[in-house]
Amino acid sequence: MKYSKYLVVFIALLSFGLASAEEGEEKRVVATVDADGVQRVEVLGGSYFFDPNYIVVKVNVPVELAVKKEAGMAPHNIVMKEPDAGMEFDETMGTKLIIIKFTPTKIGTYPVTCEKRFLFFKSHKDRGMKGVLEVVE
Ligand SMILES: [Cu+2]
Repeated sequence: MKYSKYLVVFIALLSFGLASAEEGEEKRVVATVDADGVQRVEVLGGSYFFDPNYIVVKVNVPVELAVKKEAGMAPHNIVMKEPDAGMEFDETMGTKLIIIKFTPTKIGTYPVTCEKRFLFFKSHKDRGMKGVLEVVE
């Protein structure tokens, strides 16, 4: 049984590797329009991801993103800088849901990012805390 502890370490490393690979996975949501004409999507943020990280919405239909972050010390925000397409916000994420409202006005694909960074370390965006919002016809 002298190899058993190495085996445990090996399995732990393997599952850690698999979990990290999963973080880079695309999690796509196509918003549906509710009866009141609003497209609603819930987004969870954490270290270092958005879930979903690919959101498809219809152009010229109001959107409400209900966002919150997972528990933990790390601060996160959710940022879009697309004033020409009707989407410009920079909201701090908390553990309580907040609602971000906008109406996309231009078809295209746009980045959604967390702009937080701890000291001189890599930004959350560079660690994978980013997503895409696609606006379709
Ligand atoms: Cu972040």
